[in-house]
Amino acid sequence: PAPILLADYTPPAYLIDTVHLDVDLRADGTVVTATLACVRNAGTAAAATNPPLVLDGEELETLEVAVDGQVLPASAYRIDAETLTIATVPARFTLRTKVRIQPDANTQLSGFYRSKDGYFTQCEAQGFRRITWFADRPDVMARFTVTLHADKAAYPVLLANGNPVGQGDEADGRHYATWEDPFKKPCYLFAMVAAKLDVLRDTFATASGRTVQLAIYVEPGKLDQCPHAMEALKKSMAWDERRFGLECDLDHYMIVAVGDFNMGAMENKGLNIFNTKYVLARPDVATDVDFENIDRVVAHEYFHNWTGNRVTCRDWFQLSLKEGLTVFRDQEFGADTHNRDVARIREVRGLRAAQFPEDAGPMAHPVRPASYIEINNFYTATVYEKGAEVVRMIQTLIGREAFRAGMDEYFRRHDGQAVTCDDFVAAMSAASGFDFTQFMRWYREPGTPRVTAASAYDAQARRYTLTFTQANPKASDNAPYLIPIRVALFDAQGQELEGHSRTLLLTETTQTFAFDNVASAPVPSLLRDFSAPVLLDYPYTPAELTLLLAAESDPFNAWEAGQRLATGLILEATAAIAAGRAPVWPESFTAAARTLLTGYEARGAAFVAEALTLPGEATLAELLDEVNPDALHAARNGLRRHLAEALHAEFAAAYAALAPTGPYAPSADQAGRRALRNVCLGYLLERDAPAERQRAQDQYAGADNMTDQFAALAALANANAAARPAREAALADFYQRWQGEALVVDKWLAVQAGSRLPDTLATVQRLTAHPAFDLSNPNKVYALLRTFGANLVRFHAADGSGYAFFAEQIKALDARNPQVASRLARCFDRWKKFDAGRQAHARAALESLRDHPGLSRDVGEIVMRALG
Ligand code: B3K
Ligand code: ZN
Repeated sequence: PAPILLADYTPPAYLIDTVHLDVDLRADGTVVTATLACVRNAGTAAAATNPPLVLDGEELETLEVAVDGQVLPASAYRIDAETLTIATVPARFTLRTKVRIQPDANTQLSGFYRSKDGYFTQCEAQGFRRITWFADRPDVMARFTVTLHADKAAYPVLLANGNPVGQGDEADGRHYATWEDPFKKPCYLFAMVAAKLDVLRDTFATASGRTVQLAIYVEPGKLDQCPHAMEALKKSMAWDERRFGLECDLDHYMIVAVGDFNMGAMENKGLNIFNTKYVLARPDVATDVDFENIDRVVAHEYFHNWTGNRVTCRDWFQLSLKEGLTVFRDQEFGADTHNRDVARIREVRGLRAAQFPEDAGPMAHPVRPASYIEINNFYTATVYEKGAEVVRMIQTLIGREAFRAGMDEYFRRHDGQAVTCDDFVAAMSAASGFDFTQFMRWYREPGTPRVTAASAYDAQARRYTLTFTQANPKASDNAPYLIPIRVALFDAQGQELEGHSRTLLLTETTQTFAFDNVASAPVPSLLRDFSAPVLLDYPYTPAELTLLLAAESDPFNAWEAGQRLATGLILEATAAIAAGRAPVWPESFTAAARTLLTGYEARGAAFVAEALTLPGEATLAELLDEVNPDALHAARNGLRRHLAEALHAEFAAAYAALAPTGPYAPSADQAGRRALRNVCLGYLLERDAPAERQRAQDQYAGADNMTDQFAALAALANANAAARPAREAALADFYQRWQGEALVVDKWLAVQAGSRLPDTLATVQRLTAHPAFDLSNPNKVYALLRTFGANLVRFHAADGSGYAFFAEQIKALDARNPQVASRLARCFDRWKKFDAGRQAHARAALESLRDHPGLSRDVGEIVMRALG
């Protein structure tokens, strides 16, 4: 298929003012009658030429097409695989189409589909065309009215966007409901639900005194797992008023949780549809991380109501306009409601684990892509997380107040419109006076810029200079980026030098910045708070890093210093192991870890937990030209084992001291203590000692919450051979206990698929046949298969067994659900970083995918890029 290009964008030939949908759910399918008020788009060059009407549709059985009440003969229109074309239409007309769709057969989970408790929709990006003929593009915004008809006993809940304006009974035990959305919206924000669900209700009083009715709909019996999501919703609504002056514009805000969902959640206007994973929580079934993720995702979808819905995207190339901005907003909300220091560390950890590899591999694309084959492949870490970093840099460059003024200006200019990333930046520029011309490179170019820093100190002149050089080999040219680099200087005692903390604006390829009145050669702390998404090289000595780890008050850069130290050691050890030598672990590193561990009260348990967590294998792999996954794995685990032995007493003491003192609450403070205690448990279990296994077993058996229970299970699931019986017993018990809780079963699958044990592939293969696994449920696929695909040492097994297994799973899945299959295919992205033997196996697997008959456009695009 031919790529779709940003450069080819043209405005729609026809606009649609209003949409009336009549949706009749029947045993032999759902009949959708759509009445569209269409009008030629006067603002376009084509308007004068009476252009044909071309609508999008997919898998629609067309029963009738009528213009202004006249049913058209089949000769008056043309239907092909993806479009309905009517050659001549008036400048203004009413189009009525009647189609039948088969939601029960819709395994793609895009459009209108069946899940356990009823029928649900997912329309972003292009699912609405699977419901009815429409101009399925975000710059066509219409007012929707929807009437649903269905069996009342089976589907008592009938929902759509907006406000309920009518309902009643119909013949044969059926009923109907009519919903009217007062806001015009693009069709990707359309949603409807017909299901049997329980509901938790609440209200929110907005700043201006309006009352919003809140409702969370879930599978019957799960109401006791909804209160946390409801609290998160109310907190988000209050936060957006405080921070951005943005008030909820709706009378009804509904969240519906569904167990079969391709991604996390969807911000449909007034009717969010969520993966159960981001709604359901109770201390015994959800971990601290789950609770926090629910906060973030509920907030994210709520924030979209302004950044995405009120102001939407002109076309899908602008996806980061809403996603980057909304991720930035949910990050800020998370930082304000949990722990800002740790939030930033986790954001960067995630960026390095997913976005940096993406930007260095075959799927590298700009924050605003210039072309795509399948848009669903571009809901990526680059569009979302790098996009959020770009928005964060805008705030860094102009300051928080001007950023807020820029947001106000953005809504003042564009409320109700479908716009571009340029429009957003123009509003920021107007509010701040800042010239973003050079900055736009961040939206335009793929790849992670590499910044190399060097320093010089002139004792005579008391002058310190920092020289930065930037390069991005993935970019289309050598022009420099505008890169904000936050810097502080420290003296040899670890005192921050007053008056020297600055944000440097790097605008040239090579640029020098001077600091005057510096009494002695300082230690620079570069890129504080990760002020730009770049790779930064500076020839730090271990002593300098140890100093920063201990003394830097910016928590991100303190953590970063520790990560740099650990990275250096692990990479050296990897080379040593590959060469048949034993790694050496310097005492200074152990001492630094000891200081962290014994000082957690002062530095915060959550921070210390992050600081004692070594960089992940995928992140480390990016730093190597050719990855030997076995050596890397052995090196990283060797360092863990070394710390476990050297700091055994300290880990045990912290573990004991951090024992819970009261009932569980998912608060930031408690979560931080649990995180550190469970980091300690993990280290302690690196030792082959019965007492350590017993400790993990005791924690597993005694935990009153999923965080501690699962941490013990995970530690056991990774434990050495001697712990095998304890491991198997815990896994069996866990499944026995939780087999009725789908989301907990996902954890059980994931912990086995992510295990470092050598027979993990065999376990995963066996689990694909287990009753707990279901290839048609995305959560199960992600838990078992994607977790395995991210298990660096096991997926990239030297004999290619991981690749061959994966290719077969992708083929089986692609026939049902190309979006999910395509996400699995991304696990091959970095195949060229491995040795020739592995590459040959990976190539064979990718070629077998490429040659697979009927391969989807989704997987095809990923495989084609990977094979390059
Ligand atoms: N906007 C949705 C993404 C839907 C993607 C469909 N392939 C979720 C979100 O970012 O909030
Ligand atoms: Zn989003």
